Amino acid sequence: MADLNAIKEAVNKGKRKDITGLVQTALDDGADPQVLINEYMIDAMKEVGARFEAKKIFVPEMMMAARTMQTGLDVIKPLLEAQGSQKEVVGTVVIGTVFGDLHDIGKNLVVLMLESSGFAVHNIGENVPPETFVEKARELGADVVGLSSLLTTGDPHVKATVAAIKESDLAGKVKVVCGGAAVTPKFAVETCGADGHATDAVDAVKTIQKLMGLN
Ligand code: B12
Repeated sequence: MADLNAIKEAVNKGKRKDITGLVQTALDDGADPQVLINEYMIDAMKEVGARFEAKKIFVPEMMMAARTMQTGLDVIKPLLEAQGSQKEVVGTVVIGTVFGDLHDIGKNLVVLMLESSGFAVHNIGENVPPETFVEKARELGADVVGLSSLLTTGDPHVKATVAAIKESDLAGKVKVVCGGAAVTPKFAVETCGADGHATDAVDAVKTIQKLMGLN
């Protein structure tokens, strides 16, 4: 039987070489991909963040943990993608990480979960300026724009991006949803004027479905 705690430990310690085999064994043994992601891999990243904050580890260790998580997710990805390919497209989402911020793991997980729930998702990357969110949303006919922000220094960029969308011709047509460790529901909705906020990838799907009147 697979040792799920070994997956958490591998992400935590950045043991990239071990992760593929550990995740594959767990999946072969019938582990639920969502449980692997939410209860083991994300938990490990939270611990990594806490150790970084406490100055017990530094950027290189945080980077190794991130790469290990990404490698583990690559094993799980085809399973989640297969779920999405069987569904009808229910809406279009444009998603990116705000200007100045290069964090992409959480955003990419949200992309995966939305795709596996039948959304057409356009991932416009990281370090995205406000005007690019607007241009891409217009060009791709988005129903929803998702903003990811992990750094508190990104707060002004979240605000500016929501404002750019709300002051454009997309106002009233496109909903804006924010997420990421730096953004609270109060900041997103009350301060910035976004339509919604979600705490994780599962909540992101629910929130977007609700905003689009799908559930
Ligand atoms: C991995 C990591 C890195 C990696 C990123 C690799 C990558 N490719 O993404 C590297 C090493 C590059 C990095 C760099 C930095 N980091 Co960093 N990083 C982290 C860490 C440990 C984990 C982030 C992560 O991937 N979590 C796992 C994912 C799954 O969770 P998540 O991102 O929160 O996403 C979930 C939800 O938030 C939500 N969500 C996310 N996006 C969206 C979008 C939408 C639309 C919705 C609805 C939901 C949603 O759903 C996701 C899935 O469940 C965090 C700690 C933390 N607690 O967040 C620090 C952290 C974010 N980093 C931090 C810092 C300070 C930095 C640096 C400035 C460090 C430095 N001195 O250089 C740089 C900044 C670089 C830059 N310009 O962006 C701080 C930020 C502090 C702050 N208050 O601003 C944190 C909080 C660490 C800490 N506790 O101090 N980092």
